[in-house]
Amino acid sequence: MPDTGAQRVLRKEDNRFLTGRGHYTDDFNRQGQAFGVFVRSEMAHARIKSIDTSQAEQAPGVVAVFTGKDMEADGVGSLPCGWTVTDKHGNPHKAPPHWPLARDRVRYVGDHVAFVVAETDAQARDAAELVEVDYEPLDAVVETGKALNGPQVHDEAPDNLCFDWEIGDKQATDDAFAKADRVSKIELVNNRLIPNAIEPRAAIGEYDPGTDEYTLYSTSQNPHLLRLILCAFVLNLPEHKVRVVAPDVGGGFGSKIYCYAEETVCVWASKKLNGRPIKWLATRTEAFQADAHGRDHITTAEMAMDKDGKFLGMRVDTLANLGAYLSNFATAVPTYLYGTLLAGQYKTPAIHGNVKAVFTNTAPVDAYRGAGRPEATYVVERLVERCARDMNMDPAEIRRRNFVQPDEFPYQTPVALTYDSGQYELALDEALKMIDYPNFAQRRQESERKGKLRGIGFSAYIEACGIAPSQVVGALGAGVGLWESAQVRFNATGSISVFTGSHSHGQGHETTFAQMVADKFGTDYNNVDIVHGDTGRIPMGMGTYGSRSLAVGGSAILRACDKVVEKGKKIAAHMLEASVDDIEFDSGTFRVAGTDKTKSIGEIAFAAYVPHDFPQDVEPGLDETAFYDPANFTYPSGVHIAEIEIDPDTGETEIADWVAVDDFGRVINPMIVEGQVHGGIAQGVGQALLENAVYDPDSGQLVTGSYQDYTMPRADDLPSFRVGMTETPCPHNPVGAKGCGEAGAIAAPAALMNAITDALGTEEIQMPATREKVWRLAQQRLAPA
Ligand code: MCN
Repeated sequence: MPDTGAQRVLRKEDNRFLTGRGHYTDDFNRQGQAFGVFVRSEMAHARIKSIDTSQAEQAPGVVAVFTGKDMEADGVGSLPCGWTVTDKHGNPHKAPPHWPLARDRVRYVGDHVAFVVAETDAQARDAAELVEVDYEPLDAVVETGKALNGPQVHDEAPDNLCFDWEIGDKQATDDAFAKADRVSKIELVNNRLIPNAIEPRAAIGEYDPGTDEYTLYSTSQNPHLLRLILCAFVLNLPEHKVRVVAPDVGGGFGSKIYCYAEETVCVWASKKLNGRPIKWLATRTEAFQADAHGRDHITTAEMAMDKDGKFLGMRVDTLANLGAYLSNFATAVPTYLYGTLLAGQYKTPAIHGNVKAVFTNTAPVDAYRGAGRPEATYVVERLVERCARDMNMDPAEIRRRNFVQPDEFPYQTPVALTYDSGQYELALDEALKMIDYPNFAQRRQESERKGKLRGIGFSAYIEACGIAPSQVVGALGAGVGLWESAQVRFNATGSISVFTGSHSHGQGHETTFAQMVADKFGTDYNNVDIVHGDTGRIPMGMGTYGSRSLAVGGSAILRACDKVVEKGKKIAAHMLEASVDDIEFDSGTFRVAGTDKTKSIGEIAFAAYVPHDFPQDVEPGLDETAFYDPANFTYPSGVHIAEIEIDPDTGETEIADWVAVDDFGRVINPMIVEGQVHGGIAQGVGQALLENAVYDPDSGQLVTGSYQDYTMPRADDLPSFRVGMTETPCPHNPVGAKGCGEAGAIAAPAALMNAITDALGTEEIQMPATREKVWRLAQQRLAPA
């Protein structure tokens, strides 16, 4: 294993980001470029009787107006409709088509109706107003809980049911409940979230009639996968003629993984216009309406326990809202990423989970930071806290009593996954120490003296990262194996170019990957350039999601580095007149074992490209490629504890303290990792206290369609988080790392809601715990009996 050094070096990429020199999609302008604007549905559900584009076509600067009929005439396919999920009767999920431009019906406010292309963005916007759509309104359903009995969204999906899926052993779980001494039950709403990346989505589609080649600039998290989907499924293009460039991307949080209608239409329309490049930029309103949303579950969960608080069985029933159409991974989120994590960190011997996924007249719902795993953690950790309260046990103690122990790994859960490693109790002990748990009662009394309500909440989370191995993911219906590739090229003068399929859009890969390679070769990390985000430069890749980039992408890089070393040994052996078997490599130096005869990697690299004296059986160059397909997921885990104080007069919840003790295996850059944890917690706090996507139940309008109505957390909503770490190296990848990119968002909502319910003395509150809700319950709590 390399000495990755765990160094807190500054992010290389910040130089350009912080000085305004990043290159985002909107910074690219192609010669002869026109601008596209979408006409979007204002109706939640309606039949399109006709679309009159004549006025818009006559408007100043307009180049063309396209509708779904034009795309249909060209044979454009449906956008992808989810990984195959087999329901409990053995049938595949219902996958009604999702056309890039609507054909005969619109199904949510923001659905794509027409595309107006003009010389300028302003002209396209003005002309879009002139497109006349004659709608026949249809009844709509937007609420998750009403979907099964609501107006039908798709003819193909009776009762709006996409699938009825189950995991675990129902009989064993029923048996466990039959013999339980105590059963705890909780009902939970996991509120719908809107991703809100800093940079709204954007695309430029460009077709070159001379070469028959297409280029797409896009705010994508995974350009190769986007190219694959466009070529194989939607536009039916030859892959070697398509280049997707995802330059600097201002955050994604999952919402930029998908092949969306907008980028598809830009590429297609550029060809229709004989190669005119077309740029589309989302307004913030469009981002609210049409970026894939996250979460939106309603769940009932029960735990069966013996008299000592040992878990015997767990039963979970979830209704998951998938929106109007299936986005790319939508079906996988409430199943493979949610149901498989319902064991949490605990040895619950029998678990049964049932998920009914429904269509509604709302924006598609897909993976948002954590993707199914925050929902699972929320269920498990709220339920466990409930168990502790019902049993009158300390919440730390009930967890301790049920944790999987360090000597029990690999641990097979009753819900498919095999956990690889972990030290759950160690993280709990460390977190208890950091928060000074023994003195909490005293702090609570002090708060009471000030007329405040104080609460403490725990969240012991586990996560499955990496989304692997390919054979398992493929068998689950992904259609692709989720490995990663890397190319490591020593340039003749000793600098190193690394080409990776992992795209960085805020995670700092250009730094951490460079650190790893620099450590391997004993060089400065500024000497290593990380190239990503361009299918024209990187042979293949699977992109960034599921906190997989270091564990999977980083492992591919290390494999390629190892190949470079192997080849370097042959060249060194020749130059040092020794046998290859006698050459050792360490931190950039090749040495004849037991001697002082050495060659630096720089000398070897130069020799590799200037082969006047070169071993006959070795090709020139020092440039190696590797593919890495993991053996298992990685399983980061940890314990977050939130301590809060509620002001009963205002309903304000102040986060008094927050400790997080995480285990990400081997860490490359603790500063970047802490930043990832901080950002994740902030998102989790946003979900627990503030954020909620609300559709009006009558009109189906998105009521929270701007920052006036959708509240994001701000700096003054958050404390200084205190982050600690334990380290249990991942036993099956060469880096020893587990993912960290989603952990905070996974752990935080349960910790905060457990603290709030502890302070209020009631569980009758759902996220977001707004000031109004908290105020009402605080008043009830303090009201004289
Ligand atoms: N790292 C490390 N040591 C570890 C684990 C990770 O030094 N043991 C470093 C990695 O090298 C990388 C960073 O931490 O620089 C995150 O790594 P990883 O956990 O592998 O996650 P990914 O790079 O695959 O990022 C994906 C993850 C996801 S799924 C979402 S959603 C998310 C997130 O990252 N979206 C983000 N963090 C984000 N951060 C920003 N700024 N913007 C987003 O859109």
